Amino acid sequence: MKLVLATSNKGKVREIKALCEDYEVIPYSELIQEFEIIEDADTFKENALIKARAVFKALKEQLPSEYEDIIVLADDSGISVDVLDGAPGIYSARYGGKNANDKDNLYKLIEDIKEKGVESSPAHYTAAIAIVTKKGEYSVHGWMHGTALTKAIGDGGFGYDPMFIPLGYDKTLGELDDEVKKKLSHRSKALSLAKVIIENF
Ligand code: ITT
Repeated sequence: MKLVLATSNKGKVREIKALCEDYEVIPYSELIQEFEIIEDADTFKENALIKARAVFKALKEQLPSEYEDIIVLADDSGISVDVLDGAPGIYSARYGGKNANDKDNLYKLIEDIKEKGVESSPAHYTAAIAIVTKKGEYSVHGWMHGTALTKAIGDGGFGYDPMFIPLGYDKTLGELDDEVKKKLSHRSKALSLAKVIIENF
């Protein structure tokens, strides 16, 4: 079964491929020209659906002979920090500004937590996964709870991982082995639910 990922985030592609070894997983940019998708909804779920629908529609138009067997999967995710009332949440990708990269976002979040006068805060990651096929649309969620630090340690994972310690651990996702995140993450939890849907097609 061909699973086409509606994402241009290389960290997500790497993790989803590692979690879906039984499927042929292809980022949509390997099939058609990458295009801008405006994520203007106010929930993870709706933004994931916007991405999956946009890529499904583009594949249907540009690869009409292949789209019938394609499952499009999108991931919309982010980190929510308690001391910041849940920010950045759905704005995680652009927290450091319109053209911010992962490092800009990470250090902006560290500074904002520091400004609250604390060294750490409870936080959680959310992942909404949307699936769009010719048979319909589906969505599932997963969460990972832990602590957001005011420093970045390690270079594993991606995005905010160097400042996040998962519940039950004393090291950041930047330091921990990839296998730990693979077992615990918001993305792996959402994907295990997504697989139940996919396997029942
Ligand atoms: P696509 O929309 O193309 O999938 P994106 O990076 O814009 O890529 P999102 O809109 O879902 O994706 O934004 C997710 C943000 O949250 C982004 O800044 C990530 O770095 C961060 N994020 C999501 N999951 C993460 C994880 O597992 N570890 C670290 N950071 C994560």
